[in-house]
Amino acid sequence: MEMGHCPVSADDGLPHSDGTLVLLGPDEPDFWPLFTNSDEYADGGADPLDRWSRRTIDQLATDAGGVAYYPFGGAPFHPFFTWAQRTGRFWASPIGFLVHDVAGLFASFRGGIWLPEDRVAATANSPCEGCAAPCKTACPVDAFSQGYDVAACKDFLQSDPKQTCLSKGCQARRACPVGAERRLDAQAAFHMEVFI
Ligand code: B12
Ligand code: SF4
Ligand code: SF4
Repeated sequence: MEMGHCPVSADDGLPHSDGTLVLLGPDEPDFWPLFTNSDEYADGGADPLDRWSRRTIDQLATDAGGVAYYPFGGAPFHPFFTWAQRTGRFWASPIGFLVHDVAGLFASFRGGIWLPEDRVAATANSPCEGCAAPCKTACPVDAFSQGYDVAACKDFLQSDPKQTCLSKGCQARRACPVGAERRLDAQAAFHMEVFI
């Protein structure tokens, strides 16, 4: 689904000087059964979700007369975090991760499509304004006390295969009231398995 759109900027590292970037993310919970019924999920090959995303979003871009870009595929990465904030529908949360007006901290992207036309970005207010920020204290190893301590997070994840960070997703992301219950446990577990 469209998560937001923003104008292209000269320092985006793209071969376009104008036009609009439309950022696409999973429409949850419908997304997960759609993906798990795909050829990419069934074929046992590497990176099934990235391959599914390329096939699906390349087609959408071709149909729309645009160009597809992806958040994965190795460095140098396209600056999706920066683009997301420019849409006016994502903000840097108190734990550093992006928070979205609909998906909350489970904000994520499968790709983006550049379109030649100009569109005006949204101007919503961050859901963090006035929130008690349960995301800040939900991590059992306090991985967000200074930036994001990836090593502390991974050490914890690898210490116990039965914990809920692995079976349901990051507890800090799950603490956000925005978009709660949209992401299925099976989808969250798939991403955490890839992450560790
Ligand atoms: C490298 C990377 C990581 C690294 C390093 C993260 C870090 N410490 O910054 C690692 C491997 C640790 C990582 C982990 C995860 N990541 Co990551 N990651 C990326 C990736 C591929 C590249 C980032 C980058 O270098 N961009 C290039 C720079 C030049 O451009 P930029 O992104 O606009 O730069 C801005 C950000 O870096 C930001 N920034 C600065 N400090 C920090 C700190 C944090 C914590 C974050 C999120 C951002 C951030 O400031 C810069 C200027 O605005 C992006 C995808 C992408 N293409 O952007 C995903 C991305 C940021 N990750 C994402 C996700 C989902 C995750 C995971 C949750 C994976 C998962 N399990 O699903 C985990 C976290 C585990 C957990 N606790 O749940 C999402 C965003 C999620 C969100 N709500 O913010 C992205 C956008 C990928 C996607 N397909 O949607 N990730
Ligand atoms: S829990 Fe509250 S402060 Fe944290 S990201 Fe969600 S809305 Fe923002
Ligand atoms: S996955 Fe678990 S350990 Fe890692 S940051 Fe999230 S809550 Fe903390």
